[in-house]
Amino acid sequence: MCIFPLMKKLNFIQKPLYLLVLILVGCAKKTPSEMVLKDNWEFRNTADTSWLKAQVPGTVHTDLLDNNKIKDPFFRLNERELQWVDKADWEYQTTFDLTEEETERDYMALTFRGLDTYADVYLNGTLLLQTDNMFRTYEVSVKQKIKVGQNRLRVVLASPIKKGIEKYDKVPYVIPVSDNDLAALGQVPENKKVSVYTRKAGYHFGWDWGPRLVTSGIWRPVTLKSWDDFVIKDLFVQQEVLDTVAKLKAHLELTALVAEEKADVEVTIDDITVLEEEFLMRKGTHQYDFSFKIADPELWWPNGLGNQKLYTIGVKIKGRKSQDTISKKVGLRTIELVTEKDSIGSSFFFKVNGHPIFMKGANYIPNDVFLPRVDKKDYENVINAAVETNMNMLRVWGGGIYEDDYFYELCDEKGILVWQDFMFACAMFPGDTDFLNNIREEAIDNVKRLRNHPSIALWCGNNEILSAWKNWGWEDEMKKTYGEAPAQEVYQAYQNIFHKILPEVVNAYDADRRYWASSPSTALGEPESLTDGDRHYWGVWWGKEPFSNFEKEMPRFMSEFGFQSFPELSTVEKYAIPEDYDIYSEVMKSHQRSSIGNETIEEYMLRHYKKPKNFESYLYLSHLLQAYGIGEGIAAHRRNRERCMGSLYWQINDCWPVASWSSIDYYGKWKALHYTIKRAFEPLALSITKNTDAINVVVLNDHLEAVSGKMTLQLLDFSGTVLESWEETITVDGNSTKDALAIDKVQLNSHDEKATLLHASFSNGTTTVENISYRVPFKELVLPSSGLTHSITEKEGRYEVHLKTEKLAKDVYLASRSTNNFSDNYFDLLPGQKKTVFILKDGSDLNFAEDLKVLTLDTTY
Ligand code: BMA
Repeated sequence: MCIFPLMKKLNFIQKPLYLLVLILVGCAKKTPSEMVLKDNWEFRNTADTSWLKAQVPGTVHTDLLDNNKIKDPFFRLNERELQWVDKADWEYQTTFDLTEEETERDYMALTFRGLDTYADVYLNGTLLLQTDNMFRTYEVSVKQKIKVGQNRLRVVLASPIKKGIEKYDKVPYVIPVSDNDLAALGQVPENKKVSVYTRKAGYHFGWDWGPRLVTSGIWRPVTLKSWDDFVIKDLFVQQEVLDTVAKLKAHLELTALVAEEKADVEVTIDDITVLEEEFLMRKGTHQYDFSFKIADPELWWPNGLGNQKLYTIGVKIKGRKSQDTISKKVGLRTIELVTEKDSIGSSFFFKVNGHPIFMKGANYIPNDVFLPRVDKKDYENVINAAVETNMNMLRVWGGGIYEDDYFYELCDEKGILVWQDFMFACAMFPGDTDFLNNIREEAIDNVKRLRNHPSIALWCGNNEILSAWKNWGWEDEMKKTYGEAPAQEVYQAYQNIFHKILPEVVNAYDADRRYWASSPSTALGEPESLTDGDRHYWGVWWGKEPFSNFEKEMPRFMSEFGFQSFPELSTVEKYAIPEDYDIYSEVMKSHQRSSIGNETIEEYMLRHYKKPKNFESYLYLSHLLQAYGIGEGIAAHRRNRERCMGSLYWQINDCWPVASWSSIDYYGKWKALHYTIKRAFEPLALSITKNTDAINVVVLNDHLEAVSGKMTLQLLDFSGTVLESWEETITVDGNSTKDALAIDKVQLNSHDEKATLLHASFSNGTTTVENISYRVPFKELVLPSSGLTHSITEKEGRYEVHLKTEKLAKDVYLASRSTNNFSDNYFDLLPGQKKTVFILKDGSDLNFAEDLKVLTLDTTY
């Protein structure tokens, strides 16, 4: 368009202004633009002709559900009827319009951040891309294929089961896979376990806490990025020295189309410029390094030990005609995994900012089997629940996914360290060149994406594969069935993946972080499992060993241990109907995936409690049981911190409503375990232990500073009479434990052990911590009728429940259909004690007072 005809129409004031605008526009540098292709998507079964509305990101199952084509996969037995979905091929399409100006950029690329999984992508009828890994990001140049006006993008997703069978059939032996792959439920011909042939989340194929719903879909965003001259591809801020001054290096990856050109770089920290210089930009993709410093750096600390200062590092590059910017948040801390020979064997602990830190936390699985359904709120709920319960570490377990960026951002902001597995669990994997190259690319994508997060503590190769090969009989079985050579080949693939490719990638892209090949690091049963590395201890649960064995089976770091419970009634109501309310009903059994689940809960329950009188009591007792057992484990690990420096229980969350080891169920309801965790992980806590002769009170102090104060231990009867009392003034060093008070059991002999309890408390003047312990198994207690009463008041968006008891009220449980959780729950009220707990209103029309039920142990038999 010529500017002059327009100039003619302007008056003498408008003309100079118009010229100024033109000059400014002429000087403005061009910046990359990004369009998210989230609209107008539709999908169909390739065998059908009609299209239905679809969501991207999304999955086939959730799209079918939104279109009322299938029933809720989580309700009753519906999962079984939906197994056809993963045997079909699906097709997604959308259109998007581009203006002439938009298509005139020098470079245009489509980026697919998550295709699940075997996708053929077509743009305007031409094949653009073929993919086979849901964990990778694929970028394709589209400049030559894009057009002005309407463009059509089509993604054809082949059945992961059919593709899996093709691959399975090509291998002359069966690669060992655990029974978590529920091929039979999936109605796969000849029960072929095909999960390992596809780089796709293992738990989609079933797990012992998950449904079998093998998804397909465009599960992460698709974007169209356009730019001229050059673009910033990545920024990695490496911490070179952390002292009174932090020396940092920005590694900038840049792709330029222009031949050599001078460019300017500006680095900012929290918007303040710290570096400006000129550099020579070269054609192609190259890395450019820029060093800068932060004086008096503020450190990033794990939850409970200090603040989580995050610096925003910005980099701006100006070329002759274009410019681009990028920023990353970084936290400055040192972290070391110390694995050194010592008098026991070899240590395994994390040292953060120079201090050995006891890791308190849990294993984390994906929050839903349908991943795109997990929204920010879901992430916030689980990370907040970790923070509130005094955790400082979550392990992102290898049968799920490399989590969403937001997950790690929250962990950075809240001080939750992440033990990050690569996505391999409980199976051997193929070792052909294509498969190995695919893994290498997947690892590069994810290490590059996540390496700036201060929360990431460790890269771990896999979950339980070494144990499976050595201890679950896989190696012997393979040798017996197929001979030495195939067994050797499968083990060689293991070596290539976990001892070559993955450590090479970590070394090349994130050399300052430690790589650990397998969790657990020593196969079960080997003597080293108690003296070296990390351990998964499943003698409790799988081995039916008593909870007291947590004390005996003391590793250097407990990265998994757990015990199941059922979900609470309000959750069961969402997937079952009253006729299903029996743990052995078809529906309840199908929402219990552990092969030994119900029988094991029952067996342990009767060791500790009497038989519950009905279904609801059953669920409640299962919560108490789980909380008691895992609480015992955590206390044992903490007491033994000289030997064991971490306690990560299995597992914090669920991916559907189910009986499982989780402490929070699928609908976000905290089980008794989660409330217990809060108490058990308290930085300053008391633990009461009993042996044949003595009772000990141990102070567990995770604060870095020493604490001093008065310790009291009392023997009470259930009406509140103090029968015996002991006192001691003590000091406990920072970051340590101390046996603070010991009494001879003989002193208690004259008091009925079934009708008395031990109450310990410690106060330093400002903080008081306490704990209760019983002298006999709970089933032997002679519990009085408590006389517990409650009243409810309403206040600023919340309900307060005021509780008061005359005699001991054991295991007070407030049951509500509210989607929120109480400020405290599942606690003992001592005789005469009052307590107020609150719950935020959930915005529904629930009549809180009518709905609330208060249960105690004495009313469950
Ligand atoms: C652990 C995990 C999972 C499993 C859990 C309970 O070993 O790694 O594979 O779900 O045990 O069996």
